Amino acid sequence: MIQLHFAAGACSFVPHVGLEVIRATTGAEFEPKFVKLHKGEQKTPEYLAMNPDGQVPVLVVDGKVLTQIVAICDYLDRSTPQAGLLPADSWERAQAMSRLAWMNNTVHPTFTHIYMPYVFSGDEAAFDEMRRFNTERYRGFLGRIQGWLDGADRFMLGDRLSFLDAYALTLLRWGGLSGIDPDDFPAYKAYVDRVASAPPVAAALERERIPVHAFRKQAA
Ligand SMILES: N[C@@H](CCC(=O)N[C@@H](CS)C(=O)NCC(=O)O)C(=O)O
Repeated sequence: MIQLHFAAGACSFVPHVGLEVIRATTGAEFEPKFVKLHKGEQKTPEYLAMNPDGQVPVLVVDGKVLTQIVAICDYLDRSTPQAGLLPADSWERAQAMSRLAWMNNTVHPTFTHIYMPYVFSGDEAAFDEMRRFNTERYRGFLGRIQGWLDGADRFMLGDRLSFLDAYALTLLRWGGLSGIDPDDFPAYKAYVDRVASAPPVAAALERERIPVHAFRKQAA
């Protein structure tokens, strides 16, 4: 049995969508384990024993723990290749992994500097500048993702939903939370709306009870 520890609107959305695609493809069920980050449920001794970073996602496969999105995506794709969550061709798969890794190790931590600056500095006076600087950096990254969509079909890699689509949706959503209007990225926004209407994505959004877009203007 597979369990996914996830939180609403967090990066765990990526494997969450993956598990919904696998369920739609093979009928394999998974057990969703909801972690309330705002209540600090990821910092309890029991949770830290599973993931010392105190973060979601955590995948548990027959009692064995796997952390880190890139590794979880690799595992889910290799264990159920027929779900098509990553390309089968070696080169195309490596290119997709390259994008996935960049989203995870560059774009995602930039958002963390905006949303949780206290993770990176003990100097509260620095937080506003960290937020301002990293919001502009993040905006540039969203532009780069929009560039990938030039000539894209229904989804980023063509007709099949992949992990990249779930991450791209999450990153545009987080932009909205940072005060970046998704309307500044019309092609990206239209693509995210297409992704959101795919049944496995809609199911994950519904379980997490989150809207696709979360734009809120920041106080000047
Ligand atoms: N590199 C990690 C990043 C995980 C991560 O940043 N998780 C965030 C949510 S998006 C989290 O659990 N934050 C809660 C916290 O740090 O307290 C991965 O790929 O799994």
